[in-house]
Amino acid sequence: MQNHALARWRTHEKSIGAWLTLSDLYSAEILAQLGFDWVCFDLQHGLMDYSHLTHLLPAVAQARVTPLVRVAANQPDQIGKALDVGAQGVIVPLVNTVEDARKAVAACRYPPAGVRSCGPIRAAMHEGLAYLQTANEQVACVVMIETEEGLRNVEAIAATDGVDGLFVGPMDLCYGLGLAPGSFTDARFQRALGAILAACAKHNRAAGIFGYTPEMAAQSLQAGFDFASAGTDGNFLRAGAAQALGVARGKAAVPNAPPDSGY
Ligand code: 3PY
Ligand code: MG
Repeated sequence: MQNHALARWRTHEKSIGAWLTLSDLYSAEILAQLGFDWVCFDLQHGLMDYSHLTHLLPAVAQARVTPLVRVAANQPDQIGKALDVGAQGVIVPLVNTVEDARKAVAACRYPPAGVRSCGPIRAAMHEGLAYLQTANEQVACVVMIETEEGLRNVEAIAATDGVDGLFVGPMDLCYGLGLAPGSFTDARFQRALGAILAACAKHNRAAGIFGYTPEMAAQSLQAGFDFASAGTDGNFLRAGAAQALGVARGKAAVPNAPPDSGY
């Protein structure tokens, strides 16, 4: 297995992803083929669950895009099933301590490096047993820093063997810092990003962030992040449809478009 996104993260080449929250095959295919480096299926907050992955992952398999899954929780069974069905990496939410980071890594790696149980039912479909030889090297384990505790432990989390990248959950991090949601320009939030970037640089990990807008993704990449999501399928649909409706009406804006929460 060749994990193109992980290869870029290892060399700190910038990459941009799309965040998928809908269980629809066609919208996943469109985004997979558009040229994003990676797509992330969101089982934590998305309108999808494991059974959708059995359809969604094959739908994007022909595209040159790395399929990732954000699992709903840092649980070995959830991580194992996401990898077995064909995710090339997982993004694990709410990793607050070194123990949490070790648990996430162990769930991603076959023994002796970890405790992943062997049963790559769809993941090994093309390679057979050869998958098992490369999986520990090629499966990406990305842990989310999105609480005050995670931030306090960020240096040790970044130092944890087997962690490939750290990924910022900006909105949860605002809550964790006691800031109003969306306080992304607040000095305390910016200092937190600086600490996360510094920990990644020190331990040679890829630094990623969820972009609430494409502008936020671009600014984050410029500020030193290696990877960022540029938006979700839901907000791409909302923005494109609102623009089309506005243009067709001969007006710039659609006054009653549903509010955009970033999801
Ligand atoms: C956050 O902002 O906390 C996220 O996890 C984004 O998905
Ligand atoms: Mg979050």
